[in-house]
Amino acid sequence: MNTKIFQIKLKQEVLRHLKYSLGKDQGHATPYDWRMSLSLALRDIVVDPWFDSTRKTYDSNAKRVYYLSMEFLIGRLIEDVAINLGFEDVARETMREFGQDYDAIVANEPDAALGNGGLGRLAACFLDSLATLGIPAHGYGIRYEHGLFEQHFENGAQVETAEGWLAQRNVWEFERPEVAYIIAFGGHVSETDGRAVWYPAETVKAQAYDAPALGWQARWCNTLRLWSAKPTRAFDLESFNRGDFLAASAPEALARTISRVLYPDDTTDTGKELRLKQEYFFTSASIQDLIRRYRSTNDDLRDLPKKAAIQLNDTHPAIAGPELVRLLTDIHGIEIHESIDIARKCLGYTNHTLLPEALERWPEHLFARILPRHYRIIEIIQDQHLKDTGSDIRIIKDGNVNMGELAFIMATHVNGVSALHTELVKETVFGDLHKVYPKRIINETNGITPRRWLYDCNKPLRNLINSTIGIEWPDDLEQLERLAPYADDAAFQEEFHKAKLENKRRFINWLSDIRDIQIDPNAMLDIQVKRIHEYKRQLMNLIEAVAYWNEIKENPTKDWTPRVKVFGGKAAPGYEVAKKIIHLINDVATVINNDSATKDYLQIVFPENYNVSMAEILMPAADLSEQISTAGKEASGTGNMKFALNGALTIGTLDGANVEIRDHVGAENFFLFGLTAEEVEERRHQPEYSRRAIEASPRLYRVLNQIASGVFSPDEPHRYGSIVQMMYESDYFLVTCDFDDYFDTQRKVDKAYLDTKEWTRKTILNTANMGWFSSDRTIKGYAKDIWGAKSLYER
Ligand code: CJB
Repeated sequence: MNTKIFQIKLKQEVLRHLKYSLGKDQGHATPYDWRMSLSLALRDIVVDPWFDSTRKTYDSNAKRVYYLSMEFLIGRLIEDVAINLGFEDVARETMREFGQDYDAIVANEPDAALGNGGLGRLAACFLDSLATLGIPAHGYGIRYEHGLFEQHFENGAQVETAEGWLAQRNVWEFERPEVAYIIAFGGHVSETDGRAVWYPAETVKAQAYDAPALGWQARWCNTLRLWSAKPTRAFDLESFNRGDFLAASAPEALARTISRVLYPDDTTDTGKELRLKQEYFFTSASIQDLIRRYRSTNDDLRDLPKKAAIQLNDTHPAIAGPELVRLLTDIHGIEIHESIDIARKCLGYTNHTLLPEALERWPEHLFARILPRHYRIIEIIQDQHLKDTGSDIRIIKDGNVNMGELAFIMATHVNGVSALHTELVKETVFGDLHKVYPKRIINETNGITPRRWLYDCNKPLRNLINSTIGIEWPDDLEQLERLAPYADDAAFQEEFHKAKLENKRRFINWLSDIRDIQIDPNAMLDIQVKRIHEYKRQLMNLIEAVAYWNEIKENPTKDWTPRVKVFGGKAAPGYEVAKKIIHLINDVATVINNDSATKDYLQIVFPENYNVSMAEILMPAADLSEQISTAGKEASGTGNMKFALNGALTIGTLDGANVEIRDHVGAENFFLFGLTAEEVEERRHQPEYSRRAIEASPRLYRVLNQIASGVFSPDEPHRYGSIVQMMYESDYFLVTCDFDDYFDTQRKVDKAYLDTKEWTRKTILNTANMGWFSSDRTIKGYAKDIWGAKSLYER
């Protein structure tokens, strides 16, 4: 269909939805009505490729991928859909004809924040790549009523409020009342004649909601199926008739709790009963669903591994192993050891962290109480593993059920998410299991979808790339290499620099709506956005800012490089130290931003409520990307990839995927500092390492004194005493040891930034060499090494 005809059609469709789906006429339509109508009109177009893909998958009886994840950090979808359909300009023009601002309509969509951070956003990028590559796949997760909490600052401290993305209709989903499974908890198991029967104490219903997951150019469309908990018994009429209204709605309240809220923890321990129930809830529903789908076209469940690859996004769905065994054995009558073998052939497990506190373990008594049948199955899995391998590594140990060990033992492949991380997985968390199963651990370095993270969020650069190397790069990102020869071309440098400035202005405009702050677009935008965690070392970044401020004050006439430091990110509500760090950043910002002697050179901003949509504004605008975690702690990082792809230079440690980014973009285009993972381990064994580092660094010593004496918290001088004390006594993440090197490297950054041409040359080389970090490459790796899944679309 040509563009003009399509535009007329889209216009009619928007009006039709405005009238018949929203019940409004043009004169009374609100921005919400317009967004809904446009979204519904676009959604209609998605349905055909969605049906096509489903039909092709059924017709070919191809192997399907099932990606089980507690988190999908999706963000907004309207623009994503418009872009994948190739109708972005048409949609914009259509809305203009209605007198509506397309960008404002897009921004009116709530952010679907069904995730905490990197792990959840990775799952969303993977969905995009699976569809783009035409691999038949389902994402399975939970339809949380409330996504990640909203962050506000009250006098600089983080305050959380409930998020409500479902307060408005979620236009992208289709409710499937007919797709529902019973999920059981508790009770007891009786075994007679070798057959186990589970008599649960409680049941809820998992009901499906489907959203199409559309790929680039609408060539393929998969499904994201999210489960919502509903009562098995809708309403207790007997209690109601007795006048006990609370008791009457008890079944509903109980069920709703399960899919009510996303746990806001990110790499921290969440040993909560409800969390275990959530994990089992969505995993069981997903496994029941995929078995039903398999049986609709296949007979023998022994062949399930030929048709289903189940990927566990971290240990959260690790109960999938025992659940699959339970269904194969207790329901479908396959002998249990054979079931274990079948299940293992279907399963892959991705590890996302080495932090011991993030490896899930459940108290044995709690686990056995909630999932008595699974507890018994895990004992059988464990016995078989002990017998087969002769090792003494147990899943149930010291009173806990260890989900890491369970996931590892029940998977054919276990993967890390960057080269360094994978090696460390082999040496540390799963060192012993690696010896027993030496081929099991493999690496699949993370990636990001270039559609959202360049094409969509960075229009100035998109246009420049299109006019330089053509339009085939969004699904073949390594074509960006063809930009490299232009790195020395003065005219191209100028255009590239202009695109960056445009993105910086966009950020500054956006910020001016929420903050009263003047920013010069020529100042260096130095950005650290990610969850707030000690290992990510926002504190080191902040201490560096104070040290820089001190130097400027001492020598105000020197030619300082103007910088704006941007922080963004949430702290888990129960993570006190992280919350203190947020408070400190805000306190320091208040003092520094009000210092008229330095404010031309240094400002600090910390916008509230960092989320995917904010990232889409920040990533393209950044000059400097802060990737400064303690080496050996960040499994991969994916923000690091987004920044570099959008032409920011990185200051970073040899941690996670930074190592591979540096290899790709070239060591000379990356600002490296800090101890290596090995040196970190060594240093921790030295007595008083942090005190000594502080004593050896007058700069650091001074800043810590300023913080401790209340320079930034005059209303409560001792507010940060505990943080400073921690720096002296238990600086586990080695802020103190890396500080001087970090400070000196920042001064190299300052110097480099003043040479705009050379800086721009480096940024071009970053963009040009980041093609490998497309999540398409990552997914091709999983498909080949782990899933044995194939693309079903023909080009
Ligand atoms: N990660 O976001 C989370 N949550 C966790 O509970 C554990 C790990 C992150 O996963 C990302 C995707 O693999 C990694 O890039 C990141 O380093 C890791 O912290």
